[in-house]
Amino acid sequence: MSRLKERLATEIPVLREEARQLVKDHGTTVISEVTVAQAFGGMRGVKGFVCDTSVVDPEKGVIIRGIPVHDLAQRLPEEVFYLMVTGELPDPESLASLQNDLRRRAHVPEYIWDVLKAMPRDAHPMTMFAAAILVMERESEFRRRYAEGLPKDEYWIPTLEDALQLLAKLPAIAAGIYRIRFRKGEPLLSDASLDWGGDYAQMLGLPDPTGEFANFMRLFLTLHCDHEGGNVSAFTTHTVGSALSDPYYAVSAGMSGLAGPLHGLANQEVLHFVLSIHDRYKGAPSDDQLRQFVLETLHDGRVVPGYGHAVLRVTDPRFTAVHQFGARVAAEDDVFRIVDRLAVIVPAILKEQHKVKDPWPNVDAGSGALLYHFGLTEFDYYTVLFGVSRALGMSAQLIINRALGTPIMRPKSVSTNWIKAKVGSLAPA
Ligand code: HAX
Repeated sequence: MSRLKERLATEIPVLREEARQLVKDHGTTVISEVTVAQAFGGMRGVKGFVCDTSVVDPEKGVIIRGIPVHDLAQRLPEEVFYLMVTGELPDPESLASLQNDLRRRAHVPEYIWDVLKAMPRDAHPMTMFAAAILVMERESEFRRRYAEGLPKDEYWIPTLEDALQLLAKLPAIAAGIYRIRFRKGEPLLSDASLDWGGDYAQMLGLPDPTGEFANFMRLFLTLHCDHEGGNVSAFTTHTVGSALSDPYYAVSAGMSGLAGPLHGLANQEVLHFVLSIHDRYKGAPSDDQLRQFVLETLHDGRVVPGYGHAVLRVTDPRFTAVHQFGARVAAEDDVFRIVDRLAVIVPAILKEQHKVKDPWPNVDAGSGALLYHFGLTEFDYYTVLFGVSRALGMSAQLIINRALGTPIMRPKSVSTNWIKAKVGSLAPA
């Protein structure tokens, strides 16, 4: 038995008892109310379910199992996966055990390549990514064991198995999608001597003489791995998984949500913005020119991409980590210099707009510029990188939910007429 599985086998009975006791002692305590504005407004701020892998604090950003993500910036993504699932960072032996487990499972079945190569030449990389995960569903241990009559107490075991299979193969699949879709050549083989993020970087096949691209990939994969439970991709994964659809179904569905322009596509939007500045001024402009460009953007009724957040009210610590990395490896790069100056100029302008609740840079303000710096210039691919990282959080949440026996999701919707009757503007039917 792997160390991660051993650890979970000890931990899960404690978690179950804790949840059972909380519901028994405080089951009727009210933790949230819902207003009409929230019912029409995407349920913003409604506290209605539990997610323990991470929380997003308005002042501190994402906190993973009690540790602010900035303090995890030097950690490998697989270490953070272990942290999300168990609540503790792995010791060296547990990390080695997890890495060996992932390597053992890294081989991608041949039919995945057949499917990906048969897809239309203009298929979006996220369509290819979600499709590859879904096609692999035939491998599901959860579905097989469930059909055999798996007891509820053991649901987490094949869920863990499916999650590890999936996570082990995602770097090769995602890198293969890059190579197939952008005609870079055949998918490259996994290198068993590398860590999860380093191997992904290697399989993309971009030149990396200094090793800094691999370092950036590790950082990117760690920083984007989880953002509590209510964002579109996490919530979708949670909901689909709650029907006991296996992790292949649930993660593929989550990826379809991540593909939306309001969710996972923002770093690509930022890069468009930064490159349009670069193109107009033929390089890095002066601060006055930047100010002018930002004011024009606002005047045209557009948002400044990479700034603002629905929850955060400070500079996103994930931006700080990316920015520090960029200042070290790309300080002379004009595209990065624009990002660097924007981080000073934009908040001052947005503050004057008063209505903007958070004028500070978010995680997406810098990451696209660094990917571009390293030669990953195909914008359409950026959300796949995000997806590989987010699969860590989605999988961790699924494992915990199956361990706790989280029931099928079924919030109550109401009709507009019901609301009108409730507020007194319509007599009940
Ligand atoms: N530029 C200009 N105006 C902005 C703005 C920005 N960067 N951020 C917010 N505003 C405006 C809003 O459009 C809104 O205007 P209206 O009242 O006229 O509609 C007003 O300020 C109040 O918005 P808010 O309450 O501060 O922000 P929201 O919670 O509604 O939205 C967003 C948060 C992130 C969507 C928003 O700040 C935005 O559009 N930012 C730019 C796009 C972006 O960077 N998205 C990535 C976010 C990070 C992420 O989650 N990635 O996955």
